[in-house]
Amino acid sequence: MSIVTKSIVNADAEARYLSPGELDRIKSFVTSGSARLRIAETLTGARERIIKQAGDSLFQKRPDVVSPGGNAFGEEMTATCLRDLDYYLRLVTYGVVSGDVTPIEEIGIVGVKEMYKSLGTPIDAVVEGVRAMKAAAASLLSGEDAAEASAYFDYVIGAMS
Ligand SMILES: CCC1=C(C)/C(=C/C2=NC(=C\c3[nH]c(/C=C4\NC(=O)[C@H](C)[C@H]4CC)c(C)c3CCC(=O)O)/C(CCC(=O)O)=C2C)NC1=O
Repeated sequence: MSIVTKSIVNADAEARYLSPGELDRIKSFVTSGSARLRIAETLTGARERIIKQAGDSLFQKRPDVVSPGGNAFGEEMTATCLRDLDYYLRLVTYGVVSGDVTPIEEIGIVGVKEMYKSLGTPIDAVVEGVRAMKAAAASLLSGEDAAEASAYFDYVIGAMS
């Protein structure tokens, strides 16, 4: 839910007008809108490159995950691993567009530790992959846009750590 929808739901629950604080937060959401859309467009357009770079970097740092016995060993498992990185990049774009981590949390964070544990996937290596996506994304964005995007990657990293 965007800040606009959320504020309206909260205000209407109390049958009141939006408060000055709510209007202020909506204003900054609207003002930052074109920057957030620009970031989402860049990340969406470069998704293959970002995933490829992040995968290369992850498998270089953590060769164990793609070695025999590793969770991402073999063509099919490696592809599934890269697909998971792609999932998280997609969720980051949802966060950037909505200016809110809630979609990331609801779709990709709730229950994630238990899920990876049951799959035998080392979550610290997933975190390493998300870090590598953050770096690859930042290299494609201006300083300010990179900082905005980084906040959402950092949310994922923090929630998995
Ligand atoms: C959009 C929300 C969403 C997420 C996040 C998601 C994750 C997800 N990753 C899975 C598997 C997997 N995930 C990985 C990922 C990795 N293994 C490693 O060693 C690396 C560190 C890492 C890549 C960075 C692998 C290898 C599997 C397959 C494991 C197996 O089948 O044994 C599975 C099990 C089912 C399947 O194979 O598709 C799920 C549900 N699914 C979703 O719908």
